[in-house]
Amino acid sequence: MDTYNNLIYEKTSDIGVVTINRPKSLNALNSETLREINALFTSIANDSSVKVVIIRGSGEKAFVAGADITEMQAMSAIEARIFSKLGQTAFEKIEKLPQPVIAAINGFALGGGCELAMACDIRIATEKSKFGQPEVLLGVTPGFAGTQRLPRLIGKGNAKELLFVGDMIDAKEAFRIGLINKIVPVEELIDIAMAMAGKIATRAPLAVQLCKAGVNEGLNVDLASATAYEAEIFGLCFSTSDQKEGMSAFIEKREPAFQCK
Ligand code: CO8
Repeated sequence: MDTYNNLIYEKTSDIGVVTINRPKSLNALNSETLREINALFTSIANDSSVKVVIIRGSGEKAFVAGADITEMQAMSAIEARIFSKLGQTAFEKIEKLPQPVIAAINGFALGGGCELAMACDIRIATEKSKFGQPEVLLGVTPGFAGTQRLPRLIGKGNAKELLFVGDMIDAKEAFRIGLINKIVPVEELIDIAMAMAGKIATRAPLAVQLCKAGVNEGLNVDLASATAYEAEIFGLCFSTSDQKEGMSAFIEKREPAFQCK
């Protein structure tokens, strides 16, 4: 298995758990970490034994407290643009990963950390988590697609408020505006994320992946094109043995045994 300086990757049966591991800087994302995310998610995409991925931060304080300000401070405009593209590419790998990705958030999810969470499919957060896009306090805009994913997730008005004011919000407010799916107690975060991942992993994997593609692709096009795409992926399901197994199991009143085929 590949080794990473800033990530820990563990596989528990069919669930992959990725830990962003720079706790001394609250898991801030430097270029090396972004390159490692890109490489790791490229390899997970090709590992059909992984059905669901969980991303979390190491330590007690943060999911990810943003892009690494120490590294960004002295960047030229060209270097900043390259850094922005690097983060956007890494996060796009997560968003477009065939398998679903759950962000398990405890503590700060700020700037690039909030952007990382938004690139995931589902966000579960502890009650002590804090979210925000504080870039305007540093004289910059978000650069890892925050200006784009935030309004798509929580609407234009809520997104603009978070982006313009730059304040942190707590988990309750994040839940209210739809930034996160669930609030859970700190000590139960990983168990709840693993339980959700485990349940998804028992579903027909290709159907789950096509659901992800359907939502993601559909939101980028008009409704007629999106529904046409849905008909295509629905039809595609009928070329899989898992569709035959799922429907036979229902009719035979037994649990399905999906094979990701
Ligand atoms: N980058 C680098 N180091 C960081 C970061 C960060 N984003 N966040 C925290 N750290 C470091 C601190 O410097 C500190 O290091 P040290 O111990 O060496 O002094 C260590 O982590 C612990 O942090 P604090 O002592 O500050 O811990 P507190 O509990 O007092 O505060 C906070 C926690 C509130 C999270 C505070 O650390 C903070 O405000 N951090 C910065 C949050 C922020 O502004 N994030 C957004 C960054 S900008 C961004 O993400 C833009 C993304 C797109 C960029 C595209 C660019 C081209």
